[in-house]
Amino acid sequence: MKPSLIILLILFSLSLVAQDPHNLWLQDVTPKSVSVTSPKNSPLIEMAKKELQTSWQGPENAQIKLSIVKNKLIRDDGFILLDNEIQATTEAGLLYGAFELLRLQKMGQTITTQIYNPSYQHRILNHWDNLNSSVERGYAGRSIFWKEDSLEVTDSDRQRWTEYARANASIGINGAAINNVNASPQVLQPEALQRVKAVADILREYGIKTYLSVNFASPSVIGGLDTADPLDPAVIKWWENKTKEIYDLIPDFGGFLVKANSEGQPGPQNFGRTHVDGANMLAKAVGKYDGIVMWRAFVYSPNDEDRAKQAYQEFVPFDGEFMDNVIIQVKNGPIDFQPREPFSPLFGAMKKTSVMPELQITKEYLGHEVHLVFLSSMWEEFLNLDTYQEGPGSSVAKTTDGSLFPQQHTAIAGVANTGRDDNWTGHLFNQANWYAYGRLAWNNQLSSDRIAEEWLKMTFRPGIKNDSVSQIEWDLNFLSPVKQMMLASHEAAVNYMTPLGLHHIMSADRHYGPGPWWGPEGVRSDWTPPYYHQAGDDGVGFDRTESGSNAVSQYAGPLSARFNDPETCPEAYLLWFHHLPWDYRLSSGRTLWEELCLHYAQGVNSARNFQEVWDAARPYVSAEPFSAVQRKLRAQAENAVVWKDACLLYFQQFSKMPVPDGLERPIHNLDDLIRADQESMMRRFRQRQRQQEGE
Ligand code: BDP
Repeated sequence: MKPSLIILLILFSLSLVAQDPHNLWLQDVTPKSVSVTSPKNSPLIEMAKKELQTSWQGPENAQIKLSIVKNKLIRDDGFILLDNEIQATTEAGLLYGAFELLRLQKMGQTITTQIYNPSYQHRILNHWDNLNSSVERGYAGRSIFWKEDSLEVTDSDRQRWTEYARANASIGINGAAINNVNASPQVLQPEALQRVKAVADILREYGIKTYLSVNFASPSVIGGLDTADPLDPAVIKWWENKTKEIYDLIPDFGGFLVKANSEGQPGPQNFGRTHVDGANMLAKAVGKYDGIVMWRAFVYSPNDEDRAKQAYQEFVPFDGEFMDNVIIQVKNGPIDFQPREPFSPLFGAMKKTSVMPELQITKEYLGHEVHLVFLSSMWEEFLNLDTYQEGPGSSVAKTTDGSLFPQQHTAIAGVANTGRDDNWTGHLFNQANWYAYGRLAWNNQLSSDRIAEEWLKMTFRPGIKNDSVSQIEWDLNFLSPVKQMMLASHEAAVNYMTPLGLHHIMSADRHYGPGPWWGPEGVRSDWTPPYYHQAGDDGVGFDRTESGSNAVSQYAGPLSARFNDPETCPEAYLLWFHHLPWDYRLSSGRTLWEELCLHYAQGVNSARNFQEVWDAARPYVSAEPFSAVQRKLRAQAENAVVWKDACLLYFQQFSKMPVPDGLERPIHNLDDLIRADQESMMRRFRQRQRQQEGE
């Protein structure tokens, strides 16, 4: 063979994959032929047919029937897959059935007759997108919904919204709130609403409803009223009119999402009214059109009370007073999307109110667009935690999906991680978190193992152009190790950031690197790490036991007792609930200090191991995404070491104990790390100032 031919062959077998990260988990495949029939035609049914025809991987020349049936066992959006038929009670159900069938084909699974019902009626993304196109806590570029300088709708907007909607429908997401919860009242101005209508018209093609976050002070800020008091007749009228204006434009508008009396946002309490007054007033306005109000429970004030207790204290007394179309939206943990938190005690405690979980897909506290962290494991853990509110077996999932309480509405929200980056989410593996959120919203009992496997097969396998890579080789050399890496990644991040129940020790407001020291004068203490870790010569951790803040009392009996005692408290939450001496002995026989050191070291080791796993995956991934991920894994490993060194050196000032033998020594100095952190803070501050001056 000529040398040039050999080189050509080598090149051919190395450029195995034509994977386009922009296409997410919906990579192009060569379809086999299929004929699809349906009793009637409608936009949603046409969409289902189109998907089946462009991606069919089942038997050649198959014939598939789409049927709308009457069947009490199938819920709205649900479906049954039969040999050659998809049955559903709604048109959307047929579309979800089509996507599921295609997914099973891509997974190489045989289809067995089965009913598929969603766990939640409303499976919603919350976009923290501002009208000037910046994205709060967004790490993937500017907003996909809003533009820098205009409200005009272009073809490229429409194309992006179509791609977005299709991706969502393929995983069962059926709602999107398209502006930040820190809401600008301007979103309710007629010109902005025209753009919202344009978005809604496209999302509807894929069965997705559009929602808006609203600012509670809108009637006074843009309505010309001198108050936004929810009991004031003029205010009530204003919201009724505004709601009608919206529904005239968007007949299937989903409803409002509200952040009220939280972190400086206006709310009913500004007028001496309650959350019930505020939520019910809006619920009446949208109720006429079957809309819902998602009222967030993320409320806390800088008072003497433990922040972790405040949402429960504010909301539980109102249980049973909210209207049926109000859903209280509760973050998974009692503080704020930390790498690990116990579940919020509101789950299961509000028995006469619809309560929905809010998860954060964008990794505000988990390494932004840099770290590879598969959040499915964290959400799976959360959904399966037992609240004991109705006896053993009262998992968070069951307290929210209608299994335990007769909720009028069931829903779940995820704070989106999408932006205008070509790969949508900044880090290729952040796509897996969007995917996982949708899949868990559809079925809150799916395992992360299953979800990771689906995502990997759909994202990477179709790109394999070279038949010489057998399925077995691919499974063994790519799927299995990369899946294991994903499944280990959350625990790894917890280990190198906040092991053993530590929380909120990220630096400043950026929430990326470590900052256990951070707490400049004049900043609210409940926004500074020392408030949360309480480190001193006597030990570390937040005392939330009966003799401390007594946050444990907000949990059901058996749990409360378990959390209250350091001997029975799960070690993963130890320093969340307890302030313990540095030489406190854990079940391993090691002291608290030694155990902390070990966890940080394990976290760093895992991050380094991910680099090796990924390097071995090179033959199975196209060049660009491969090296993009490789670069990010380097940065993650480096940042993990910074986390370890910063936290251990900082805490060591109090523990006064050595890093145990056999563990790697710090390679940084604490004062250098603090200085670097301050300098980068100043740089960001000046950058923001320049941006604001330019605006
Ligand atoms: C915090 C974020 C902040 C959000 C807030 C919220 O730091 O940007 O506005 O949550 O959820 O996690 O309202």
